[in-house]
Amino acid sequence: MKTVWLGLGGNIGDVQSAMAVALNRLNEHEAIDVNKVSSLYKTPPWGVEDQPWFHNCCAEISTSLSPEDLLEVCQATEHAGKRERIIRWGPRTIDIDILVFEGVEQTEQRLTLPHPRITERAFVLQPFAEIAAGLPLGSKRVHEWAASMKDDTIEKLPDADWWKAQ
Ligand code: A4P
Ligand code: MG
Repeated sequence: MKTVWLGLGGNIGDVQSAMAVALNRLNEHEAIDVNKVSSLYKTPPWGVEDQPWFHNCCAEISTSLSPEDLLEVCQATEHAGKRERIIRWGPRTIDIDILVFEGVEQTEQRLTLPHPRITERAFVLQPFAEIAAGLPLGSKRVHEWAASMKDDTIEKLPDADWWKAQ
């Protein structure tokens, strides 16, 4: 089993429940265990700024899947979630990025590991530092990157077990 860290985010509809459904779906996969999930964070939109605020979180999982097979499961989880929610409550989206896959460094269009934009993104680093503070990432540890990118407008929501109730 390898340890892997995921970043989840979304900004349309009930993102909290979309992310909770996605995390529970991943946990039900026979080759994936969800070990730790960060708090949920409300984050200002990065990149294209003229859009609603996001909710973001990070999760630590263990998996026996290869990186490419895990990406497929993550993408299927995104799509399944979108279909379900379009039917039930209207449109919403969720993205799942693979941040770090233990022991793997690769630069391929389909899957680059570690994810190339982690260190530019406070919305990833703040939740990531909550569950993997001491993890080395390039020249620094996750908590050092998080401190260097700190964004005081990011709001950490209080419920640590937010994803379990779904
Ligand atoms: N891909 C390559 N490497 C990876 C990886 N490590 N993990 C490929 C996941 N996918 C990876 O992804 C496009 C393709 O990247 C995938 O098909 C996969 O083969 P995508 O998520 O559909 O593309 P994207 O969302 O347009 O690009 P990117 O750069 O991943 O953007 P993000 O990170 O999803 O950005 N602001 C806040 N506050 N919070 C957010 O969550 N998210 C975005 C979208 C913009 N601004 C945001 C947030
Ligand atoms: Mg993405």
